[in-house]
Amino acid sequence: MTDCIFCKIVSGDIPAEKIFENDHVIGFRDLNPQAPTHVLVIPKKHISTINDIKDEDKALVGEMFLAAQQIAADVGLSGRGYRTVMNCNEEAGQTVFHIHLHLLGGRAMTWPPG
Ligand code: DGP
Repeated sequence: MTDCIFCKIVSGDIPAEKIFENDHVIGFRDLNPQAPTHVLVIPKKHISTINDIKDEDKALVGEMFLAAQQIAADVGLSGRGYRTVMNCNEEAGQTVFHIHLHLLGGRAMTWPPG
């Protein structure tokens, strides 16, 4: 998608502080962090929202969580704990329409979320 910010991060046209990459997903630090660690894990393939995930994307979505697990281990959050969040559409607060898993940690989280 030529007009998608996260596709431009995948292609390298927009810089990002990348901390994880494999053939299918990347992880990079959020521009507007909401916790000491705030990383976004995205598929290289453009998928706009959770509603657009297809049966053929099952393994890809699993890879997003495995990447989050690896990043959490790398930054020392596995034992302390961390939160993963994926917002879908406007009422959930989705602002970038290329699916992304927020990985948040490094502080105590509250529940329910706002
Ligand atoms: P969401 O509200 O769930 O769609 O989250 C989008 C997140 O993406 C938000 O926390 C800010 C982040 N973000 C938006 N544009 C950029 C960017 O160009 N670079 C980086 N690193 N993060 C971005």
